[in-house]
Amino acid sequence: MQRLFSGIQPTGEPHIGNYLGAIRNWVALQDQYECLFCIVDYHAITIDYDPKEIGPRTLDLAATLLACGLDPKKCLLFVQSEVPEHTELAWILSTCTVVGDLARMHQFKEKTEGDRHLATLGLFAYPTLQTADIVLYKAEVVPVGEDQKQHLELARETVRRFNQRFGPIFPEPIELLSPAARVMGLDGEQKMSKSRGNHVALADSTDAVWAKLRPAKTDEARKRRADPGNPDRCNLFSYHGFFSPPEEVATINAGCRSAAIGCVDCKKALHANMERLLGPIRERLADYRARPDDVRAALRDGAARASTIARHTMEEVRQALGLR
Ligand code: AQP
Repeated sequence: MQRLFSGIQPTGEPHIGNYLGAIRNWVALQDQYECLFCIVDYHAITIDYDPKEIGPRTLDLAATLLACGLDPKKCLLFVQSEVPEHTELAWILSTCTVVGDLARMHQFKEKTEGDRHLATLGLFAYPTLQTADIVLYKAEVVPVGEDQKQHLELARETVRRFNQRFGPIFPEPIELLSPAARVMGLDGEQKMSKSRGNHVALADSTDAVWAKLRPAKTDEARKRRADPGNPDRCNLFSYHGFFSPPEEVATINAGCRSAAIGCVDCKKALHANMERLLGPIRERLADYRARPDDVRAALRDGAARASTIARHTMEEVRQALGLR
C-alpha cells in the first residue's frame, strides 16, 4: 500500500466544506492507502488565535473526524505538535527552499493582502512546514484541493533540491485531486471557511442549520415568490448538488425556473436532505464528546505510531546532513 498524508487545521468549527472537500474522501481512502491524518496545530498558530481555545478545538476536531468515520484501526490520527520532528525537519528543509518561490504562493498573497511587509515568517514559511509534514513520513500521495496544488508543487521542488544535495532520501509526493468541488460559503462570495464565519458546522443542531439556511442569499433577481428564478445564480441551489438525490435536484431546478416552488420550499427540501447526512454525524459526535478520554487515547496512540516513523526518518536525515 502507498503511504498517504493529509492535514486539517484546528482553526474553528469544522464545516460541511471540510467534510465534502476532504474528510469524506479521507474516510474512503483509509481502505486504499496507508493513511496518516494530522491535526496541524502548528499551522493554525500562523494566524491570530486564542491560546485558551486551540486545545479544546483540537480535541473537538479529533472527535469530529472520528464521528465522520476515520477509524484509528485503519489510519493514524494524531496532532502535529505531539511529534516535534515536524518542526525540526521544517527548519532543515527551509535551507532547501527559495524565498522567491515562497513569495509566489497564492495563499500567502491572499492572507496578507494590504500589509505584506508585516506578515510573519511563520505564515511565509507555511509551505515548508507542510512539506516537512508530508516527507517526514515519506508519504507518496497527498489528497489536495485546487487551492493546495501550488504548495504541493513547491514541496516537490524542495524534495528535488534536498535529494540532489544530500542523497535520495525522500520520494517526490504526488497529488490526488479531491473528487469534491469547492463549497461556497453561505454568503455566496467566498469559499466556506472556518475562520470567515460563513459556514454550516458539522456540529450545528438541526435548528441551527435552519437558522443559517433561512436567511441565506438566493437568486437576487427573484424578488417575489411569483418571479421565476435561475438556479445557476443561486448559491443555495449548488448545495442541493451535494446533499440531494439527482431526481430531486432536477425537480427543484425546474420548479425554481417556473416559479412552481419558492425559495423557502427549496431551502426546506435542502434542510431535510442535509439532515439525513448530518444527523448521524452529529449523534456520533455527541457520543465522542461524552468520552473525551477515549478521543485523547486515540490521539496518543496515533502520535506514538507517527513518532516511530518520524524518528527513523530524522536519524537518516541528520546522518545525510553530517550532523551525526
Ligand atoms: N469550502 C471548502 N470546500 C471544499 N473543501 C474545503 N476545504 C476547506 N474549505 C473547503 C478542505 O478542507 C481541508 C482542511 O482544510 P484546512 O483546515 O487545512 O484549511 P482550509 O482549507 O484553509 O480550511 P478552512 O475551513 O477554510 O479553514 P480556515 O478558515 O482556517 O482557512 C482541506 O483539504 C481543504 O481543501
